[in-house]
Amino acid sequence: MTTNHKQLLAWVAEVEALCRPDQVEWCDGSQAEYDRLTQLMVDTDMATRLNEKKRPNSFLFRSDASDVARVEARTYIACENREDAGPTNNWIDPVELKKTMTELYTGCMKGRTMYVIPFSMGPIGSPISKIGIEITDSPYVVVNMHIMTRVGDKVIQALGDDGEFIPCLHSIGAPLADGEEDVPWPCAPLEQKYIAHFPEENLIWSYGSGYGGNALLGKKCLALRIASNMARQEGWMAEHMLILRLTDPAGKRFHIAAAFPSACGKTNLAMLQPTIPGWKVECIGDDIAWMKIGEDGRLYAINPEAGFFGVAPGTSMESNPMAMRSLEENCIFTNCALTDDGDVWWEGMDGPCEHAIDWKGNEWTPESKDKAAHPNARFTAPASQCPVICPDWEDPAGVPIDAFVFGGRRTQTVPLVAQAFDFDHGVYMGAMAASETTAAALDVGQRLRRDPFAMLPFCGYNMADYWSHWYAMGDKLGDKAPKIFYVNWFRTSRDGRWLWPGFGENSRVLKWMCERIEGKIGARQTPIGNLPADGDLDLEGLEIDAEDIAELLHVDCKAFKSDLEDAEAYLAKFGDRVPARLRAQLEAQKKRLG
Ligand code: SAT
Ligand code: MN
Repeated sequence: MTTNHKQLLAWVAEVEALCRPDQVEWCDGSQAEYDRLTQLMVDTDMATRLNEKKRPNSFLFRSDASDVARVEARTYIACENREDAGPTNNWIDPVELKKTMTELYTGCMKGRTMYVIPFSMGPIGSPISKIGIEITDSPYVVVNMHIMTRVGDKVIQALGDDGEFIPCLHSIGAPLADGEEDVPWPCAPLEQKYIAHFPEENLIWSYGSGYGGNALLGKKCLALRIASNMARQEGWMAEHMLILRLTDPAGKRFHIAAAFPSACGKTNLAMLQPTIPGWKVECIGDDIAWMKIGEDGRLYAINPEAGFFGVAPGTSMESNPMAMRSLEENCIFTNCALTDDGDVWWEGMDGPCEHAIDWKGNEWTPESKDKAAHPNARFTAPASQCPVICPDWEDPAGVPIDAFVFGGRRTQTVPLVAQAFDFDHGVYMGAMAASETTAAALDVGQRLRRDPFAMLPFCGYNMADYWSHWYAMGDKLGDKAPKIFYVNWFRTSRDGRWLWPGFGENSRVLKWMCERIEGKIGARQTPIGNLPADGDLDLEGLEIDAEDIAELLHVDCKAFKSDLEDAEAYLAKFGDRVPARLRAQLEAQKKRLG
C-alpha cells in the first residue's frame, strides 16, 4: 500500500538521507511479514525458533548483556525550558540534543534495512486513539510492534493524506562496515544511548538500545511520555495503569484502573482469578490507560496497546495462569532460558529445570551461580490470546472507570488497603506513592523511591504540573470522578514472611472497594484514610492468622509521621509549582497524625 501523505513521505526521505540504510521497507502488518522477519532473524542467529510442538510460532531472543532494561539515566525530556521538564526528568536543551543525536544518526543504518512501521495506539478509529510512525533498523522491533500495537496498511488508510502522526525514530546505533559480520544483538554503548522526547513537537528520537521501552517506541515513549503531555494540553489522561472489569455475583460491572510501578504485579492483577465465589475479572489492559471524559460526564478508558510486554520471571500457573495461557503460541521471549526440549524457562515458572542454556547463552544447571533468565526477561504476547480478555477490550468508546487504585512495593508501614477521603486526598495519595525499586530499570539501584502515580519515569513534563492536571480533571469530573484507593500487597512480617497471600486473594480487597463504591458498607476512619472495619473484608475460606490481618490493617502513625518529613522534602523539590491543594493535603495529614 502506498501513501500520498506528503509530510510522512518527506520525513521518511529525510531520515533515509540521514541514516543511510541499504534499503527501506514499509511494514504492512501482515502475518507474511511477521513470518518472513522472524525467519530472517532465525537464519542470522538473532533468534531461536522454539519447539513447534511445545510453543508454536514462538521465538527466543537473547539481548546483549549491556542492553537488558530501560535506561532511565539516558532518558531525556528535551523542551525549551528546564522547568517544564521538572526535577524528576533529565532535561537537555533540544537544539543541543538534536545536534548530538544527528551526528550519531548520520550513517547509523549502513548495512541495514530501515523499516517504516505505521502503528495505531488504541483501536483504529477510536476518538481516543493516536497514530505513530516508527522508523527502526531493528527487525526485532518490527515483530514486537506487530504484537504490541496495531500495525500496517489499515493505519496508513486511517491516516489518509494529511492525518496527524507522531514520528518515532529508532536506531540500534550499530552500522555495519562493508563485509563486517553482525552480532546477535547489535546496540551502542551506554554513553551513546539516548531515549529522547521532544514534547513541544511531539517527536521521539531513540538511539543505541534495542530493548523494551527504549525501542518499542509506542509504549512508554509515545503512550506515556508524549501522550501525558498531549493529554494535559487536550484535557484527557495518559496513565501507567492496568484496566480491569470486575463483575459481581449479581452481574454488576465495575471498571478499575490501577497504577503500580514497573514489575509490581500489574499484569497479575489485570488477569486475576478471584478466589471468592461468583466474582469475575476480565482484563482490558495491563500497563497503560488513556482516558477521556465521555458525553455522560464519566471517565472512559481504552488500552492503547494490543499486547502484553510482561516480566517473565515469577510468572507461573500458580501466580498468573491467565498470563501463562496467553503465552502458549505466537509469542516472543527475550532473555529467558532455553530448555533442552526447545522451550523457554525462567525462575519461578512451574516445575524445576535440570539443564538449560541461560539468557547469556551459557550452559546452566540449578547449581549455577547465575540466574537462568534475566530478572527483567520479558514475554511479548498478543492480548487477544488471554483467556480472560474482556469482550469489550477493543471498544472504541472505552469503559467507564469506577475506581483508581495506587500502590507500590512496600515491605513496611503501608497497610493492605485504604480509601481516600475524597478526590483531593486521593491525588495526595497518588502523588506521595513510593515503591521499592525492581529490575525493570537497573540503573536506579535497589532502594525506596517516590514514584508519584507510578509515573516517575514516564511523565513527559513537570510532575507538579501533572498533579495540577489531576486536580483539573477531578474538578471536571465532579461527583462522577472515580473513587480512589491505595493498596499494598507486599507487606512482610518481622521474620520476612509475606503477610498477605496476594494473587487471586486480592479479589477480596477489590470486593471491599466495590462495596465502598456502592455505599454498601462503612469504614474505619484513620488519619491516613478509610480502612476496612473489623469483619468488612471478606476472608471466608482464607486461612490467615488474625494477627496477620491485624498487622495488615494497622496504621502505624509514628511511621507515617516520619514519612511526612520525607514527603515535605520531596515536595520542596518542585518549588512553587506544587498545587496549593496538594500542600493543603499534606498539612491536613499532618494534623490528623497529631
Ligand atoms: O521496558 S518497558 O519500559 O516497556 C517495561 C517497563 O519498565 O514497564
Ligand atoms: Mn509499565
